[in-house]
Amino acid sequence: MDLKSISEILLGAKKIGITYHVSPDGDAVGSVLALLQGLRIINKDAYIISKDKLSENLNYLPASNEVTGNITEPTQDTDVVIVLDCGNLERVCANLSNFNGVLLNVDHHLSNDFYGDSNYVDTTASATAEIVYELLGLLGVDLSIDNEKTLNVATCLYTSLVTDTGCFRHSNVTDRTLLIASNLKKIGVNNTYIYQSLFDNKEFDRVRFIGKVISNMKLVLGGKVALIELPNSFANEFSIEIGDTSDIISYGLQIKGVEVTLLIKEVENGVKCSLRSKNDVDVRKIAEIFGGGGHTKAAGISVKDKSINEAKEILLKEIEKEL
Ligand SMILES: [Mn+2]
Repeated sequence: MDLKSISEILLGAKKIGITYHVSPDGDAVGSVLALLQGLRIINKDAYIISKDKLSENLNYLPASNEVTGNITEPTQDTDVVIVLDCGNLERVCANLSNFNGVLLNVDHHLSNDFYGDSNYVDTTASATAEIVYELLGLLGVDLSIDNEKTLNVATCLYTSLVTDTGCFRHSNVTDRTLLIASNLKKIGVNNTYIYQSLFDNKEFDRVRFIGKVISNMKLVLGGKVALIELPNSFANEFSIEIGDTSDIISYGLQIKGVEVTLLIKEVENGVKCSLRSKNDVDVRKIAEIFGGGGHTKAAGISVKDKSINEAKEILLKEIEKEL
């Protein structure tokens, strides 16, 4: 399905629920809040569905206060639900089991399995926000007018671009990414404020925790793989919640000669693993073997009922094959 048809379904909808993937990251949240506020500019009835609350560093986003964690399924009279930035139905941050309306799936993950009634997946988009930007244009939201409402949308979209491209350094950046960023800057986004809110905003204990984690990092498989283990005991020591780990995993790839970073975090009934690749290793392929997914250079897996040590052993075996 093309994006124009998606926009027509939205324009014809009476009440639109918007959601994303569980543990929503900057792209998911930015995309959802941009679409929400864009739809309101053209007077559509829309709201956010989210089982999760937002991580604290995203609270600066306009309309982020509408993510309460209390609206967990479509409300009455919702005829369309649109899921952004989510590759499969199991990862949708909403309970859709009683929903009989139209489900739209708009995403950029290679591992997307087309679970919607209508699907639009563009894997060349660095962030889902690139697609949302285009979609807003098709919906008739004019982002060239600069006022407070369009600036709010722009701040959300820009946040998505920054977070999914590692501040415009990853290989997923295209001329379109930078063109959109340029257009958002024209509206007046404050790129320094966005960067500082996202990254220069950590609690001291978080930074000390990261110090401990990095001291315990190991190089394995001939120095090509950085292994980061995050047992709960580390977090307890600094009285913090581990939460989002994208700030931690990035340290692995900073090491000379490292091609892949594997981060294993202890969670309730198992572990969560994140993979990052510097160059040619397709970590999505590795993640998919264990029921995970993502992108070529960034992927994730949830492993139930395994310890850090068990997960480490089976994952490193698969990584070794790809090196
Ligand atoms: Mn994304």
